[in-house]
Amino acid sequence: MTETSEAHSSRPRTGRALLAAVLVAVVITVGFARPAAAAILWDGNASKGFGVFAAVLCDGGSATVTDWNDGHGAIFSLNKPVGSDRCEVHSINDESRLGDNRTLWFGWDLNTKTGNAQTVFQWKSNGTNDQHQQNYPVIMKVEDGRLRVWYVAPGETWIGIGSAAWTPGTWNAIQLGITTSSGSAGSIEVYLNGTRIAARSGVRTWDDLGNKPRWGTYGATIANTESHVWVDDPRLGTDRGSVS
Ligand SMILES: [Ca+2]
Repeated sequence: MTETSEAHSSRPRTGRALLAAVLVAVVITVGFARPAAAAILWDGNASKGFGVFAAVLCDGGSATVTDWNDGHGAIFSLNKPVGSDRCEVHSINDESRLGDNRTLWFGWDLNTKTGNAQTVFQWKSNGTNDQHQQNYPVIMKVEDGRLRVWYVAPGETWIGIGSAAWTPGTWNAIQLGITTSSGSAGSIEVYLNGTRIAARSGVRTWDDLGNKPRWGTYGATIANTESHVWVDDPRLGTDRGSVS
């Protein structure tokens, strides 16, 4: 009877043969090692509806999905009414993607009705009051016709880290990179329409109970005016390219 290759491979290997096989495997593994491939971690395409977020905070306002037939397809419309200070979407529906010691890139397109939508993005800390050291380590505002970015350090210390002219009534592409750190090894980068407008490293970007993103329009100073913003297809990825 002819010995099959299957039977042959089932023979016990000698120690030397096993060692050789292990060495070959190690060489192959090391030789083919590459940095982790860029990847999308969360896709908030507006065609999926508001279920891509954990919550909608828009009491009395209007949070809808619409389509202007301008090539953007479905978009999130967030309209804050007079008498309310916010119309925001809160966090993502897969919070396992968020954590300490990670590099997180958020990308989205933003259109604001006016040049004063106030807070359009928060890297909001979980918990309240005494539960956090930083209420919101990163804040982005559309204010006085500019997009302004702050790092907010423990002690509610607001540090402006960059700004750029903002044109309301048009789409603006934003990418925000956050390296999360509950120590001081964090970093922040913001790109507006392809230009880096803010950056800071050596900062604390992950609070005691963690953080999550918020998009929309919020601010006590605009409580008495309507503020309407549109967010297109927010997404989270491992690098800027994956969310651009
Ligand atoms: Ca879209």
